[in-house]
Formats: sequence, C-alpha cells, structure tokens
Amino acid sequence: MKTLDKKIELILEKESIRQRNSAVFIASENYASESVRNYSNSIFTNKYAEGYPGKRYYAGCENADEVENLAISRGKKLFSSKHINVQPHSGSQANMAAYVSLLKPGDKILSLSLDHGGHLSHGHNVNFSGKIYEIHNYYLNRESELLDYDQINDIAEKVKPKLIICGYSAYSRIIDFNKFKSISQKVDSLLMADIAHIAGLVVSGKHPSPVGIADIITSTTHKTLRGPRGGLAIIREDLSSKYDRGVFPAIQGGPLMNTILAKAAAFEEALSDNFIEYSQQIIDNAKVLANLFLDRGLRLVSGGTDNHLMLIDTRSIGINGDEAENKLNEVGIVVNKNAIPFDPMPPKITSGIRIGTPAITSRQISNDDLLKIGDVIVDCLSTSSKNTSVFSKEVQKIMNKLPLP
Ligand code: DSN
Repeated sequence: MKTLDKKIELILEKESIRQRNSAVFIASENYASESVRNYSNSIFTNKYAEGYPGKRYYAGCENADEVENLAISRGKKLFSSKHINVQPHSGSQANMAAYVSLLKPGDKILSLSLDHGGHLSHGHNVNFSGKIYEIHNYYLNRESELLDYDQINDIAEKVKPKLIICGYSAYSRIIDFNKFKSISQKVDSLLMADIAHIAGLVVSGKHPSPVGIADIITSTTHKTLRGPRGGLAIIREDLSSKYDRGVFPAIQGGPLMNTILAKAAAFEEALSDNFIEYSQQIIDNAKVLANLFLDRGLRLVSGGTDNHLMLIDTRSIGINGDEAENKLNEVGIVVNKNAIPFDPMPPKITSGIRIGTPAITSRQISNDDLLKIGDVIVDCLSTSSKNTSVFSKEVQKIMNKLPLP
C-alpha cells in the first residue's frame, strides 16, 4: 500500500504542476473551485442510494436525500426549469438515458455529424448511439460554416426522425433553439438540446436557453458550468418520470452522491453575480483571441466566435491539427486537434485546433497577458525552428503568476 501511495502522490504532484503551469485552452475543460473539489471528495462516496429521494433501495439515505433534494432545488432555480435529474454520471450517460427512455432501438435520430462539431454520443457509428439507432446527419453550410436551418428542415422532412439533436462540441456560434423547435414540430419529432459546452453561458443569460423549448436538455456539469465532472438533464414535465427511470434503473445503478453534493455546491456558485461576470469574461476573452488570430492572418471556421470557443483552420499556417496540438503542448499551451467542417484529413490528424477560454478565464488572465499568449500561439505555430524555449518561458512567466481556483 505504501509503495502504491507514493506512486499515487507522485502522479498527483506531477498533475498539479502541469495544471498550474499550463495555459489550458481545451474548450471542454475548466478549474472547479476548491469547495467543489472538496465536496466531490467527501464521505458521500461511501453511500449507496439507488433510487430517488424518498424512494431508495437502501436504508440510511436520509442525508443523501437531503443532498439530492438540495441539488435538485438549486438546479431548478439555476436553469429556471420545473424538473432536473442530477444523477447522470456524465453527459454521455444523460444522452443515453434520453434515448433509452424516449426511443426504441432502430428509431431515427437526426444530428450534426461529428466532424462538423457534433458529439460521439449523438450517433457516431463507433458509439452505442450509432449502433442502436438509425442515425441521419445534417451538416454545416459549406460556405458560411454555420448551421443551415433550411437544409436541416429539408432533411428532417425527408427522414422523419423520432428525435432531432442540437447542441455541439465544436460550434462557435449561437444556436437558434426556436428554429429547431419549429422544425421538430413540423415533422412531429422530439427535440433534444445537448448544452454540455454552453451550460454556463446559458444559465448566465449569455446564450439563449433551450429550457421551455427543447423537450429534453442534457448537459455535463464541468465545462463552462465549472462544477464537478458529471451530467444532468432537464426534461419536459410530462416525460420526466420516464426519463428518471431511463437513468435509474435503466442505465445506472447507485448515483455518485459525492458528485451530486459537489453539483449542489457548483449550482450555488453559478447562481451568483460573479458567475455572470465570469461567463461574460469567457466570451470577451474568446473574442480577443479570435480578433488577434484573424489580424495575424489565421483562418477561423465561420470567421469567428460568439461563445467560448473557436476553431483555427491550421492549413492557414501550413500545418495540420495534430502538428499544431503537439507544437503548442511542447511550450505549455494545451489545446486539442479538431476536425473542421469538410475536413479532408482523418480524425487522428485533422486540419484544425479547437481553442476555448473557460479555463484560462478561471485563472483570471488579464487582457495584456491573453494577448501575449495569443501571439505566442501564432508565433509558435508559424515557426519552423526547433528551438521554442522562448515561447515556453513566456508561457511560464504568465501562468506562474495566475492564481489557481
Ligand atoms: N470530450 C468533450 C469535448 O471535449 O468536447 C465532449 O465530450
């Protein structure tokens, strides 16, 4: 055990240094607050609480019931919803519970293709969703690289899906949930909005909310929402018992009560005015970077951003996404390679990188330092020199002075 602990401590120490020193621009990552991290780590990890508050399959759940009820009431307030399920272990689980509770195997789903910004669990053929359901895709418009609601409408009318999915992993523009709703109503389909990426912006009023529009809303809790790693779902009231049974007992057993405790803490944080300012700063920082990249001649998918992320077409610097990711990682700037719409390269290479600002904004970076790092990103991607220590030093200098939440 002692050896094992030493090994664990060493890994933890290395990760702590990496997280402190890195400039994190992975659009789906963030730094949870100390209390969220502590609550995730709490003694509720010891407790089984299969079922729902007041209807458990184990004794001794009175405190677990309080935890879950607190998370539910704060979650409902945060999203202005009548129902919320805080048990999904992840965004993928929240999506799976939606399909399992509302669809039959073989039913048709219409979703954005993964390589245009969708998600594996929206029906990719390597994922359960693509194996169990009949998937049809819509695509971004080739010229504008934006959602093309006329095209989506046409495909929906032809396919007649049972479920239409909107909400994405790599789309930098505003989603018009009302347009999706009118399409889904026309073809008599359910509408699901997966707001995993934009949940924090939605609850802050910085992106339109799908609550009251989409029939099912799923999310993670750890991206822009800055909570613990986990999922949630908000369902139309008349479908909510069905959905709850879709989570437990259909696809999950015991809820992670420690995580639900941390979700309750994160919801309270997200209800604060500070959080609204934080969300605005995420968007402001993304615009600062996007303008810098455009000024320096890089091409951005759709020409910019309205939210927390952007996609750089790395062909505008003469390299592929994989090379770009590696070059930046070597100097302490962490991004991920990402397919761009109509990408001719395979997913392991790609022609783009995704840049997101939730994590760097949690480090309270100043405008000046953000501009410096933006310049380092372009300089580092553009240079053919192997000696990049000047860039690492610049990144270190900036990151070392920024507080960790
Ligand atoms: N892996 C997440 C992301 O990076 O967007 C989605 O699951």
